[in-house]
Amino acid sequence: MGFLAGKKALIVGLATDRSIAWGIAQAMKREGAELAFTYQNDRIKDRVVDLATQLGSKIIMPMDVSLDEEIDTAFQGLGSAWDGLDIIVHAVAFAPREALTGGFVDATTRENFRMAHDVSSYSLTALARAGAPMMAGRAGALLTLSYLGAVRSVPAYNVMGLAKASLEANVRFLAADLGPRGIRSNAISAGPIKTLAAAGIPGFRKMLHHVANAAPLRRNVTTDEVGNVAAFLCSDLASGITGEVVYVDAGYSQVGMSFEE
Ligand code: 0WE
Repeated sequence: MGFLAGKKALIVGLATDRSIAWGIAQAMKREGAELAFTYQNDRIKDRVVDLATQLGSKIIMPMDVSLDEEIDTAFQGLGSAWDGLDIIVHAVAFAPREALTGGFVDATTRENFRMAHDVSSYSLTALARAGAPMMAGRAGALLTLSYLGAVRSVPAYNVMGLAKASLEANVRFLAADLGPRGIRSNAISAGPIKTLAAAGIPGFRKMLHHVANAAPLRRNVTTDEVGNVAAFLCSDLASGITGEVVYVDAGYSQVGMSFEE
């Protein structure tokens, strides 16, 4: 029996079969979880429905995390299908494209800042508030995805770094606030992965090569590797871990210098 047998998980942020959310969904399914999905808009609906169906999921709902009404409607839908909820995976981030090119000061407008923080950080608080009632009496787990740019400057990551710093603080405040109700809150800080979100970023291939050359494991990480750690963190195997940021990055964040061999 898998270590997530009997668990019900909501996955927010699936877009394609290269999404980190897809690696997480597959690992959770393999370990016995039952899955529900949301999709951002009609443009990606068919693809998400197809992927969710592959994992035997019948609960697939629209939800734009920047709209409170859509969050409420999705959790109403979930509440009518399931009698409880164990896991929420938050795999959502957005900053306007122009915020992720060039220098930080020039690229960061008030509106870019607002949008990045709203979609990439506030949405975790919003999902926690909406989902916590369904987690009552169960060992609930929240999981989000961060990146090294939260704690180190990374060229062009710009305002997304500030938003990820906020997201990591969010994880800690949720852990403190919801811990007494038995709900844990953690993040995975993943190394760079070529997802749809990353595809349009100039120089992303160079970043992948840089990390692969410097990381102790001398390679990039995969969505499967992130998925396995996500499944663990949301399982009872991790019942003592909350408020934590776990790096799944082939060790890149832990070296101060590295020479190619
Ligand atoms: O968090 C991210 C990227 C998230 C992201 C990606 C996009 C591209 C399309 C957020 N917003 C947008 N907006 C768009 O219009 N990563 C960890 C991947 C990433 O993105 C970077 C990176 C890395 C790594 C951008 C610049 C530099 C490094």
